[in-house]
Amino acid sequence: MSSGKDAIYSVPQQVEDFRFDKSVAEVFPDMIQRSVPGYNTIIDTIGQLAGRYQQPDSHYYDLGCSLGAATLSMRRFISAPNSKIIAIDNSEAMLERCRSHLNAFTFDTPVELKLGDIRHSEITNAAVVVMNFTLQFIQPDERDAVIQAIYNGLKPGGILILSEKMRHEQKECDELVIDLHHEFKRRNGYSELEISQKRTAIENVMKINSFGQHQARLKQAGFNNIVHWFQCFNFGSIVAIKD
Ligand code: GEK
Repeated sequence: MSSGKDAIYSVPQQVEDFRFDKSVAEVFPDMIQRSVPGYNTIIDTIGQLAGRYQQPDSHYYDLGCSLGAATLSMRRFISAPNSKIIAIDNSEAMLERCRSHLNAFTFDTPVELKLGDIRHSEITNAAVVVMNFTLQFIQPDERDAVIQAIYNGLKPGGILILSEKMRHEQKECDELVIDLHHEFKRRNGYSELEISQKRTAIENVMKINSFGQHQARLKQAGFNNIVHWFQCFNFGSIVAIKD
């Protein structure tokens, strides 16, 4: 679709499980802007946090980088010597577009783009690790190992920025935040059909946790300092700091 507008679920269809393929990569900026409340604030704050927690001779990871929005934001704020950003995604279509986005700007900090699965990616020497709406696509029973590998790969004083769609633990409150999110999508031009077909497509591939579950997992991995710094409806972001 040349306009870049997300119309993937605008016509009735036999809905298949959601995949990050070429048609999604083509409209991704529009899709994420119209679907995730606070996305711009989160992206901008990721850059600020990377600037604040940068350390010399370190790696900065963007896990599930899509088109590289978090990478670009970090790159604006990192000035420490011998820094490298490593951006990983397992969708070839996403990575291809990410490469051309990154090439459109020039900065000192090098970026290594990797086609790979974050479940098997080595995290080393990290000052900052970003998982911006990516852990939710990993099977729930594999999430502990991913978070543990991140904790182990962070340097002392390093941070994980974890943004996720979150379930509220109380049923009535969960219904409220889901409803407010649907209203947000409607106000951004999505029809009832688009909202409901997208919901069906995502159902099997995205199993969401509550903030309490994320907090417990982070603590179990070793993080003692956990800040729930952003929440809008059912979308939240956490900073976990390694001692
Ligand atoms: C942003 N962070 O704009 N290994 C690698 N990549 C994966 C895996 C995996 N196992 N599973 C999913 N992905 C971005 C937005 S989108 C979020 C992230 C969303 C990738 C997948 O290909 C996609 O590009 C990304 O994670 C999730 O700040 O669309 O809701």
